[in-house]
Amino acid sequence: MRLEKEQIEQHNSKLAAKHKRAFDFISEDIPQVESIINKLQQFQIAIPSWALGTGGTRFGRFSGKGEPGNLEQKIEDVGLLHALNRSSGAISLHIPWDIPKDAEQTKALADSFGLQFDAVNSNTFQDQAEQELSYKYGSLHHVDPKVRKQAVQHNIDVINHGIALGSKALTVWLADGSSFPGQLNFREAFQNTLESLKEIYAHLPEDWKLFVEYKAFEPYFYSMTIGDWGQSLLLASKLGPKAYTLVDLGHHLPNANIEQIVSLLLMEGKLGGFHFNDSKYADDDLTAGSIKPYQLFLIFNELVEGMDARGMDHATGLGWMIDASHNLKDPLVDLLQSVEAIMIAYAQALLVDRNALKEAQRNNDIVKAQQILQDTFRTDLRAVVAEARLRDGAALDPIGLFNELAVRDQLIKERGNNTVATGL
Ligand code: AOS
Ligand code: ZN
Ligand code: ZN
Ligand code: ZN
Repeated sequence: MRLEKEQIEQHNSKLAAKHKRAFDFISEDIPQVESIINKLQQFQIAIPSWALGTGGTRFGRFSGKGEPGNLEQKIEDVGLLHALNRSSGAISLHIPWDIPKDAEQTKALADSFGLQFDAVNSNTFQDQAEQELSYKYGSLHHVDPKVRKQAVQHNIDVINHGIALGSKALTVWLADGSSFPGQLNFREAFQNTLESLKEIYAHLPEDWKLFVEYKAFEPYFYSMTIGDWGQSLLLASKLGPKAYTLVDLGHHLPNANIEQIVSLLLMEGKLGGFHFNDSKYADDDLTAGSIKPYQLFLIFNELVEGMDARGMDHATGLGWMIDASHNLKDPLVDLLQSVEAIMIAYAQALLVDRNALKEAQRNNDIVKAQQILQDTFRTDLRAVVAEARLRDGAALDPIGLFNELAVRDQLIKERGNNTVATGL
């Protein structure tokens, strides 16, 4: 299914007057509104191929319908999202779940929807049917060099798939860790991981990045071999300039100050990118901004400040991805909500009066500093984000249009009650 330009225009014309009122009202107070809109238009957030189907928990899975059953349909889904919001212009693939049969054809299909291929993701957290050795006790950190070798080779294969599609980064997330004290020699596990990553790193093309993702817990509950940003940064620093830390918002211990982590990684030139999601307790993978929208804003506040300080381009300087899993909502609707929340947080961060904040900080004026951030956070910029969409030919109300056009019913008609379990 593809959305027609006319369908979007029709939808927008119905909402035009109301939108204009809201936009005129807010933009009167924002002299730099044009520059904010411009940045919003350039900002793209990659959609992970594994977030398009209904996920589950270890207790069960309640299937959705009309879900994408193959890579082509996943690309089609992201194409739909991108047509609705013009902010989801990339897809992040997962190997081996998404191996393209013909890279050129896959590229052409993505291109027809205006989509690029973002970071490719390797998978050494599951055993595949044709696989020789098991990852039950880990992969890149494994005590057995033969298992490590197999896992390294898989990552090299993933890089090669990515090259064929025009990706520019490999994301490595490892389910390597231990569940009981004594199970692992931490030092050896870390060194094995480093050695394995070095081999993978050696296969990266010149213009590629390696994202080292960390996670404090799960699937192991005593230790994770890349458990926090310190361990990831240590690896990335030892590996070299193409290696970076990837921050998944759901991978911290409760109450961690993620915005401070982000600020320091950026300062060191070692922040590679994001997996956006939200969580209440753990790696809940909930819709971005649904639980802690203020935290999301504070993270973007650090990002804008830090990227500007380093002269980085906001849109291309870092890898922006969603990593979420959907048990209850329609995955496509949920992704639209996540993208919207990210765009709002970004827009608000662009609105922060940097000079006034600096001044307040210099004067130890805590009240002023807090007010600057909170006033900005409480400013409703939804109409500004909508205006950016409108100018890009996207829908003023993406979820509204998704419902009006009964997109999911269409997909069910085309694909049947097809449900494929993906999502972590
Ligand atoms: C796992 O918890 C991580 O968030 C991974 O980034 C991701 O969900 C996984 O690689 C998807 O396969
Ligand atoms: Zn992640
Ligand atoms: Zn995760
Ligand atoms: Zn996940």
